[in-house]
Amino acid sequence: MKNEQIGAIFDQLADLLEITEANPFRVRAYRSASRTISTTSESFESMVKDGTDLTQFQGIGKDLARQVVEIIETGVHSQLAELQAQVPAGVVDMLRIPGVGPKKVAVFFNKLNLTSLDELKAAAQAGQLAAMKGFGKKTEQSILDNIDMAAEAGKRISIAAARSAAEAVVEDLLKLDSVTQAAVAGSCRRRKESCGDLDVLATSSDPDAAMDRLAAHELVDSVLMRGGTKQRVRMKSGLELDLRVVPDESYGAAMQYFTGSKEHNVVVRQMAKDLGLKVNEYGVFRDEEQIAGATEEDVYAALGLPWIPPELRENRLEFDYATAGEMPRLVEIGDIKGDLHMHTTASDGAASILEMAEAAKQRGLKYIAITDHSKRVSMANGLDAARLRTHWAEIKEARKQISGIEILCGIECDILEDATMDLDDEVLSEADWVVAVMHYGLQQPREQIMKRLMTAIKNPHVNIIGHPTGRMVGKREGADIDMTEMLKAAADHGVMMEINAHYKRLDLDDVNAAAARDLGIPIVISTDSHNVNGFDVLTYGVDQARRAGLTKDDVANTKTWAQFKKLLR
Ligand code: DGT
Ligand code: CA
Ligand code: CA
Repeated sequence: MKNEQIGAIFDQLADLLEITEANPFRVRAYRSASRTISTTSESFESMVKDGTDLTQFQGIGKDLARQVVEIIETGVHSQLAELQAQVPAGVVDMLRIPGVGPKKVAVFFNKLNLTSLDELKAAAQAGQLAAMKGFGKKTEQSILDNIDMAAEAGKRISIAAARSAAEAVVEDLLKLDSVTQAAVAGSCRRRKESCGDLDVLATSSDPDAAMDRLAAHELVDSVLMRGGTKQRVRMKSGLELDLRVVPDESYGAAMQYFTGSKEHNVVVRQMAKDLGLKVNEYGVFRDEEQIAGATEEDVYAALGLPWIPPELRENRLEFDYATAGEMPRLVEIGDIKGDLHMHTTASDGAASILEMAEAAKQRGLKYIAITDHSKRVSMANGLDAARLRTHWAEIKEARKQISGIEILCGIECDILEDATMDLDDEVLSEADWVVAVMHYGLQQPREQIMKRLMTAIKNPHVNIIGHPTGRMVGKREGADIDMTEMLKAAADHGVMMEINAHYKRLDLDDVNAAAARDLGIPIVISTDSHNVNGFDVLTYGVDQARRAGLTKDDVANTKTWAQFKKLLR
């Protein structure tokens, strides 16, 4: 456990004590201990292991020393847990509002009985805050101005939002002459489906210039912390970003370290140790001598490893691949030749068949399936058999007006709550491509969900299960699926699995996509486009496929049209 983590626990304790209006001396004691611990360079964890007397440190008496030992030995603090049970999490969230500290929160919680950001917002709108002693109209307005951002802060954001913010910052830093290299690290570089915060690295002869530039960036709201070479800022979106400026000779080591994941790095450090080396964010060292660090390739090479693509750095299979000399060549966006899930004005899309085909063609795609909704999705103007047949006739007309791209007559057919298909076999049998999906009743018990999936998988006209779990990243859990059973059945019946590339879905996710691949199930990465710009999300689907370790061969829509056609039932 790092000193900062121990310090953070004491800080949390102090916050909660203050909110519950405990003795101010106790509050101060915890704050002071937190400061001492976070700013001490020796590791408290090591000192506890060595039996060092902690009371030598300023502000740490016998009782606090005992608590430090408790935290290190158990990973938790018993009194903190008790306080957390007393104070709702929504109250603690209020601390994220700029200008609002524990004293104000104490008033909101104890005097006004407010227990969430929503309740606080309503109270501010009703003018209740300005009426309290020690508060004024100005404070109330400032809370109203900042509360939405506070509600966003602390949440993980989608990889799409993360990438666009981080890449904008990197691009801006690179405009400085003094900045020689800059790049995104952390979970965003690993293309995790959501990111807790952003991590950016730069090399520069002038760290202050880089930090000034970041502070002035249009996306940045405020500077939370600034040191000689590192800075933490809060962006206007509420998201926080860490910038670290490192010397050129450490850039690769810093990239390796701050790309993570933590789990991956634990293994890296152990491998280094086994070789008698030490690896940290500054480089790879044999005794005092730096033997690598300028590039990531060198860092991995010094440990006898090939460079590992960031998407794989989760301590799943990457070290097996590396030691076997079998690092997969991961699928790339340029490998994708078809898109098998998209909508038109026939249901809830914004573009015509021809407009979608034209846009797909411009992006280099060679085949697409138009898959509008079936009738159950009445909100989206879903098609019944008669309208679907008319729509398919239009697709066949469109084929004559565009060359160089195949257009499949498809359908996104709902698997109904009662485990029947929304359209009957007769019309499904006329389709070139059937995507079976669940939109409703995702809360049903596992047994019924599995019955529905089995209906679709066993239907001879179904080609693929679309967004199989129905989850929404960070917002909604998917249906209760027995994944192994579903994938086994799909493998047995020759049904493919979709990676829905929309950053809100990414379904199947990386782990389940790998499981599907292990069973030999062809995976299709589709955009589910609802307009001509919808194809932009392809990159996010490809990223999750890469995280699953998928190669070009594992992804069916990397095949040429001639090859793909043979996969159709
Ligand atoms: P996130 O922000 O929750 O989406 O995930 P990450 O992976 O970006 O995590 P973050 O921002 O806390 O740290 C970025 C990277 O820095 C992380 O992947 C590995 C490295 N790192 C941070 N803290 C530690 C640590 O305590 N130990 C080790 N070994 N590495 C760390
Ligand atoms: Ca991060
Ligand atoms: Ca970070």
